[in-house]
Amino acid sequence: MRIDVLTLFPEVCEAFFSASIIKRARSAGVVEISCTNFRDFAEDRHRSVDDKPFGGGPGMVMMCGPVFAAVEDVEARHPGPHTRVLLTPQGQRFDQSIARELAGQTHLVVICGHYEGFDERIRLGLTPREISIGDYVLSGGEAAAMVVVDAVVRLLPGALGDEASTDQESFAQGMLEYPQYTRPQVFRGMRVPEVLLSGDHKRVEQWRQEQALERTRQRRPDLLKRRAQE
Ligand code: 9D3
Repeated sequence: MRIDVLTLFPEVCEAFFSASIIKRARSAGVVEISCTNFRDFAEDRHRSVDDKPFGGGPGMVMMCGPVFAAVEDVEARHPGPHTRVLLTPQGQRFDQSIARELAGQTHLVVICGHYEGFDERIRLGLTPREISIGDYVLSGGEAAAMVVVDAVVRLLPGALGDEASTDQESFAQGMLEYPQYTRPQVFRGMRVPEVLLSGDHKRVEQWRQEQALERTRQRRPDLLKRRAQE
């Protein structure tokens, strides 16, 4: 898979994509990621990428010219099909099933705004899939791009090492995690549950399932309802 992130802050995005799992996936050739600055596609000597809204009002609006030019450039340089993703508070709420859908594509072209909205003709002309990561106000699409790319890349075959795929497994699917412990056995008077020290794998597995279920029931009953429907 190839991912192009188009943004006013390519260095911020690039730094995030150069760490941890994504860094390893890139080195392994699982995904090719490139971050491009809209400003490189500005059309005036001030390198403008945004302007005041027609009709007045606060804030600035991302201009069509640099956005269309950046999208058309990355798409022309790589064979399709291309999946255009516009990160916006007005988009469909991102979740694991959208991550799975995006992970099945060939080339994601991810468009981030900053502080501001997009000229409506970007939606009309580029017909991107519009995605939001949740109901809170961010300063721009960059943090959302990092969230989406992170969730997508870890689904690509070969992106994770050996510790992989365990959360795809039967019981844990769609539930919260069971409580985990490591050394020491006692910390400030708090003991590790006896069952985990018993060496009885059957009991350990049963305890973990009970704990995961109870924790999910208490904190995220919506997950159990959704799970029952699937
Ligand atoms: C004038 C400010 N706005 C009304 C609240 C609109 C607005 C436009 C752009 C608010 C925030 C932003 C910047 N946010 C994003 O680009 C963004 C976002 C978000 O803020 N929340 C959740 N998901 C996303 S994806 C992109």
